[in-house]
Amino acid sequence: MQKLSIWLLLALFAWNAHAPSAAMPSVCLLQDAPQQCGEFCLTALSPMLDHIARHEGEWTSSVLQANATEARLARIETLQTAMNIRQKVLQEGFPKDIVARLDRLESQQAALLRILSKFDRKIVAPKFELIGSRFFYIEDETRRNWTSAGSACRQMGTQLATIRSAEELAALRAKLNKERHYWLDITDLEKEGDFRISASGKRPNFLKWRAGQPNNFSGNQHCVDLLDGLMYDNKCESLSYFICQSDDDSLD
Ligand SMILES: [Ca+2]
Repeated sequence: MQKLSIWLLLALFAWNAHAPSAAMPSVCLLQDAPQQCGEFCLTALSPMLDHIARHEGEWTSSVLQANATEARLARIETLQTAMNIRQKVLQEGFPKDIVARLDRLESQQAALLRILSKFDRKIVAPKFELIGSRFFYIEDETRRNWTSAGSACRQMGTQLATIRSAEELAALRAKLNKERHYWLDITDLEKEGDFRISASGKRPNFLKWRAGQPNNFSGNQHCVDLLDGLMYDNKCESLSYFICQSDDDSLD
């Protein structure tokens, strides 16, 4: 019986070996192809492996080209988006209230600068003292002409003083030497008889002339000073003491 089985197996093998190749299955049905297939599978797969080897470089190149193209498309899409935004801005124009907005900003900036200017003046003027309701500096050591006195005040970040009321004049008078002249920031240099505050160009709200003043004596008295609580027009070249104020009249 065992011999019969062996003969049957040999016969089957011989039949398979001589059968036409067209009758062989086209798919390898082995359970463990790497271990069992051997030369048969290598022969069958060889054309496919050769094909892969020949075209591997092309396929790799094609993948790289596809990646580069994709990146290029992404950049184009980004540029297109930016162009669309720009075109939209150009078509729609600036906001209609842009001028009003700018006006408001400029107004706010000017207000802030005025506040800062007053604040700075109080910081840089330590010699100033509160007289009445405002801060003044009384120069009682060096006499200057009117122009030089104004410069000295400006170097301290201030200006020559003006007097705004009878109460303020009374408070200042109590601090001044009653025998000395003190320059104020009032002049009619621009137009005879039209006395103005130099810093602002405005007419003073308060004046207290001595009787007979201003008289423009000799035709060359165009700057105002204070003597014992009363105002005089005097020669601008005269040397006098002077008073500075911390407030900037040009900002009122
Ligand atoms: Ca005079």
